[in-house]
Formats: sequence, structure tokens, C-alpha cells
Amino acid sequence: MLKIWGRKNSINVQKVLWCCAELNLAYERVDAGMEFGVNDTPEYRAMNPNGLVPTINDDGFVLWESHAIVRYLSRKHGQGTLWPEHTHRCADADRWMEWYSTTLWPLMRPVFWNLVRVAPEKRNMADVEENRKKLAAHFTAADAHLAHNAYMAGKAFSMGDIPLGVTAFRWFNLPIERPALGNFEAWYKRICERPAFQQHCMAKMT
Ligand SMILES: N[C@@H](CCC(=O)N[C@@H](CS)C(=O)NCC(=O)O)C(=O)O
Repeated sequence: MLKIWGRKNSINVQKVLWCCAELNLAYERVDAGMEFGVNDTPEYRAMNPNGLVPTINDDGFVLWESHAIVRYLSRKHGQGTLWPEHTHRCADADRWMEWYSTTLWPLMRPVFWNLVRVAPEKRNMADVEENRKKLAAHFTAADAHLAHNAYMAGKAFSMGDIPLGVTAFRWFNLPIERPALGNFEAWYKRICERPAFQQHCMAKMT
């Protein structure tokens, strides 16, 4: 059976759990990371030399990097759904996943980290504000894309919505100023209606 290592409040683990739920996959999950430890043991590092979560073992095949895992599971179990059949739609989905890694997360991380993980008196609010503004500009690009597309890869939900979905939850639930972006908000509302997203990605941020 598919085995997943990672704590439920990790944004990267949530992508994998959401993906599995969309695909109706059975799995065993082992708490790992932060207060749970495990990821600093030699056994874990033998699987994932970064010592980060998530890691999966799929019948002996070990894989880490959340997007590589989402792509792997989508390609294996979600042909025509999470893994779009058309080459262009599949590349679209892939492109928005990359966009999260290269553009969104480096900006969201300091906002999230300061507002959730750092004690109020130690927060770098200038850093929060600088990155919040940059994020708002990038979400404006997503909003323009969503004016003509119901989802990131076109008409249907796909793996391309997963990284943006978990980031959007943080964007819409952190106490920050947000510009009105109607298409992005409508897309997020559609994402919030998905039971798999509700189950794995909408818990209080800790
Ligand atoms: N690029 C990696 C990043 C993994 C990562 O940074 N994981 C964090 C949690 S979101 C982690 O393991 N932090 C250490 C810990 O939880 O102990 C991925 O997408 O899987």
C-alpha cells in the first residue's frame, strides 16, 4: 500500500493528501516533521536525504518533492482527470505548478512564517508587507488567466490547481490586505467546494 510520511499541517504534505483524496487512493500516513521528528532519523534520510516531508513509498518506489509526487500519482492514477489527456493542457497544469515553486512560494513563505510561526513581538512586518504586495501582483496574473479558464489548465480541475489551491487558502485566511480579484476568488470558491480540499487543506494554520 502507498505510504506517506508527513505531518498534516505541512503545505507540501497537504498537496499530496489532497491529490490522493481526489484520486480515491488508499494510503497509510506516518506523522513526520517538526514536533513528530522521524525526518531526522538515519532511516528517513536514507529515503529522503533532504530530511523534509513529504516522502512516499509506493510498493517499494520511494519519491520525495511534493510536486514530483503529485505528478507521479496523477500520471499513474489520474489519466484524463488530474493528469490532463491533451499534451497542451498537461503542460499548462505543469507550468502553474512550476510557477508556484519559482514565484509564489518564495513570496508566500515569509508572509506565512511571520504571521503563523513567529511570535507577534518578533515578526518582521516590513517583510510581510513587501511580499504581500508582490503576491498581490502575481495573483492578478492568475486572475487574468482565470477570466478565460475555469481552472488553471482550462475547463477542468487538474493537478495544476493543487499548489495554487493550498497557497490560496493561506492568502485568503491570513490577516492581510487583498485586492479584489473576482476571477481568482470565484476559482477559490470552486476549489473550496471540493470535499478532498475541505478534508485536507482547510484546517486552522499552525
Ligand atoms: N520542495 C519540497 C519542500 C519540502 C519542505 O520544505 N517540507 C517542510 C514542510 S512544508 C519540512 O519538511 N519542514 C521540516 C519539518 O517539518 O520538520 C517539497 O515540495 O516537497
